Amino acid sequence: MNLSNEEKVGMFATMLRIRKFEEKLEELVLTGNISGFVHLYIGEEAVATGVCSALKISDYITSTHRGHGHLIAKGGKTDLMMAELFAKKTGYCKGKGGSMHIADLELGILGANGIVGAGPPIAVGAGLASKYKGNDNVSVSFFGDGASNQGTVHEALNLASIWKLPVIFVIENNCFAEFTHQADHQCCRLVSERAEGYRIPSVVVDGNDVLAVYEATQEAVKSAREGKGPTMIECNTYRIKGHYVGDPETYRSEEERASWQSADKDPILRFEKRLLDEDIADQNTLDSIRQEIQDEIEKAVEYAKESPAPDISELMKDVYA
Ligand SMILES: Cc1ncc(C[n+]2csc(CCOP(=O)(O)OP(=O)(O)O)c2C)c(N)n1
Repeated sequence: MNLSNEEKVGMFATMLRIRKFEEKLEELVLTGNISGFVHLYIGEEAVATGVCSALKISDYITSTHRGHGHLIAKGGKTDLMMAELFAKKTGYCKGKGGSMHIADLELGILGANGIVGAGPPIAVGAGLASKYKGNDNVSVSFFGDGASNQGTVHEALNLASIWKLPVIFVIENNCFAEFTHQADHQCCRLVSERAEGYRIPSVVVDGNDVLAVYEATQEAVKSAREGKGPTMIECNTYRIKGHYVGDPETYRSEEERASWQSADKDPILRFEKRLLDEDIADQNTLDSIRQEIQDEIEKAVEYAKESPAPDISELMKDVYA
């Protein structure tokens, strides 16, 4: 692996930034400061971080309804995201998009998306554009086990394969689609078994191991940039929080959830231990990163709270392109 110690510590910081952003967000929703549906990514941080650490700024990603982690890992600004969640004028979509529509084209973020299974065709379109223009950008589409049952995903897989497009399909197998366990909503055990039907090479990784995700992505990116076409990466992970903030979670046991928060499973605790054990960083350094990120998130909330709401005269502006 070609990562420096500094880059590994940077990956730790990114996972922590996602976690702290979302912990604060959960609090803001539960206290009535933010309204609307919010889907948290807590527990899955190693997937977005490992993948995006292997990408360039000009590479594209498509996200999902559970998108904050993808956006932060690709470089999205926490203050602009928070302002968007508060429906403020200074937010990424001028306060009119909310959690599930945040995009930043300058960072290659083609958007979060409330339509399950809508990201893969967009990534395929971006992949086709890169191939047509002759640049070496790759497109990554993050999607869940549930989304993998959608027809749109199968059409996207077929086209990416037949046209050998530079697309990487990243499955976040977090064990659930809404309130249904993976074993109860699809006939395959691994989502990636489906890649074979489209002659797309696939790999299954521990999605809570950020370096394993990074390594698999690096291989897939290399192959895509060399014109060898798409790869599917299935990341096995677990959604620690409910499907949305407020989910009564009657479909799983407290013991099951707690087991994924243990020091040997939680992606951040695991990586922190590894950084310390391998002398990549000391506890003081990691603690000060934790404090810096906490401060950054507090500032993002202040920025959002102090920002103005969009003017009523702008109601119909920027909502259709
Ligand atoms: C086309 C469409 N169908 C149904 C829904 C309702 N819905 C929202 S999230 C979700 C489950 C998605 O599961 P998965 O793809 O595994 O992602 P996860 O929520 O586990 O991250 C469903 C069915 C939707 N938003 N869009």
